[in-house]
Amino acid sequence: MKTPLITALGLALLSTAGAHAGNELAGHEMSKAQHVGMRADASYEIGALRIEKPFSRASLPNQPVGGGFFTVTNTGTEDDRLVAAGTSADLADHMEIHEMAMEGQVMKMRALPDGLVIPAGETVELKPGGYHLMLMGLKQPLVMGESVTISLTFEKAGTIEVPLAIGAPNAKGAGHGQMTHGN
Ligand SMILES: [Cu+2]
Repeated sequence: MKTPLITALGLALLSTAGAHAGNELAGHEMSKAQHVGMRADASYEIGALRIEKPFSRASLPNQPVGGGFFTVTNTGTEDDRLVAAGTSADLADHMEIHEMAMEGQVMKMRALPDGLVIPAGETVELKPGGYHLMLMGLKQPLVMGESVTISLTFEKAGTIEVPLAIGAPNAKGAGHGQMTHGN
């Protein structure tokens, strides 16, 4: 089944609040997202994988790179692996899969040449400050409120295209595209 299945998870969004209990902002952000009726509930399925809330952040002038973030759940019994990501040549030169890691006292990002394992039965979150996708050689600005399409290739599940909803430059999750932050 390679066809992306797009489901509206309006009610399920409420239940995911529990899964994010470790994130003190989750409840606050979700209520805001629901308030403005955003795409925070976007969900895409391929094989045993469920990809939720893919988003990016608006770029600042002359910003050379952009981020890509989402949550992926492996509902299957075999590990899978995100091995590549891509987008159109007029948006970015190429995409990489990155992690943040301490090098001495400094937090740095680095590419994961072997990709990112999505263990069976587990959820992996790509988020600011953690694992993320990087649009390298950005050729046009990422505009808040718009979206860009990227492809994700998994070793077992295959390739799926998903839109990244572009939020504010400091967005911590999907659904912030039309919000103004006071901080
Ligand atoms: Cu990066």
